Amino acid sequence: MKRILITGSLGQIGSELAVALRARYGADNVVATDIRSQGPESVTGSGPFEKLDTRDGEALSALISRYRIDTVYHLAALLSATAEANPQKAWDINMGGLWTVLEAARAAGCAVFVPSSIAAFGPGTPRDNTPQDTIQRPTSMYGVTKVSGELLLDYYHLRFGLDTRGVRFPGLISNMTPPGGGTTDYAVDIYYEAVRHDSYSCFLSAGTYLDMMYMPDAIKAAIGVMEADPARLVHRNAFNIASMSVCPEDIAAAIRKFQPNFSLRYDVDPVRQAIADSWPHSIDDSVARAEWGWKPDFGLEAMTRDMLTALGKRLGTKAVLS
Ligand code: NAD
Ligand code: AKB
Repeated sequence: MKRILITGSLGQIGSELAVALRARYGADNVVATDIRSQGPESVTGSGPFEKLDTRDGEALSALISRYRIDTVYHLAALLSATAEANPQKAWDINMGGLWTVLEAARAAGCAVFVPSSIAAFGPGTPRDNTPQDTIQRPTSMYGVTKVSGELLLDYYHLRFGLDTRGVRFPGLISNMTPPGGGTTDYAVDIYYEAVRHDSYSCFLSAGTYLDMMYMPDAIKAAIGVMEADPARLVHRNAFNIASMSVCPEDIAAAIRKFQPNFSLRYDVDPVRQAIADSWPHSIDDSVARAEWGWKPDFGLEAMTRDMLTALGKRLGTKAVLS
């Protein structure tokens, strides 16, 4: 049985990953941690929870030893828009935290999952059907930390034999915990505002195509890559994974199938637009499919139905589902 520690577990991914890992491996075998202690009760109250700043190596090693951890899911990071607003802090948290995690894992012999992102690509990367192995010269600080992280994971595997794995997540869409300062956050906000007000003002422009994914598929990928047979893995980390490439109008059209009066306007934020314009339109995930059997379950329509139903129930507004 695995003994898992999650960093940044109160964020958008962690709050659902912690619940999924506890259901799979047993609540007491999954230690959720975060720099803050206020968060969803489903994480803080359903198994061990510890306050941890990932840059504190001694505290991390002590937890790894106390709970006999063999696998770390390292999620703590600043996302693209927040990182661009404070690049020095982003480097400190994203790289300082990752370094600490890798060193603690090396000392204890833990396997490590670290998510990269479509942000690891840049304007020089082929934008359509972006290959697994290609040019990576990102222009955002977030992207710089993601490429550096991918390289460090490879290095720790080659140099120290550490079992380091990861995927490049697209923009993630979920109905539980709001996203934390990303460029793709519009694709979550649009559903909340559709349910609340039947309208949305989008901070990315019409025609901005980016890869997105529904959270259940992202959780499936995070668990799937860590359970993959190592003998089949040619790539160790940063697998491209994909399920849909969409622009704001595509999501609006999908919402209108259920709420015909939904209206979409634009109020473009130049900083986030510039970041989005430097990322691929769509990525090729054939390597993940071949090496560990990756396959998403949700497309745009199924995700939209699920999002509107869940948010309608929770926010007390009934989305009109036909
Ligand atoms: P999030 O911002 O929602 O959550 C991050 C969590 O980390 C927060 O709960 C925060 O309190 C915590 N944290 C911040 N600094 C910390 C520190 N020094 N020590 C400990 N905890 C700290 O982020 P998320 O969306 O859950 O993303 C998790 C990981 O997945 C990140 O590496 C992110 O780059 C990556 N990712 C996310 C997406 C997405 O769309 N959500 C897409 C691609 C990659
Ligand atoms: C962001 O927009 O910063 C994240 C990501 C794609 O990494 N959602």
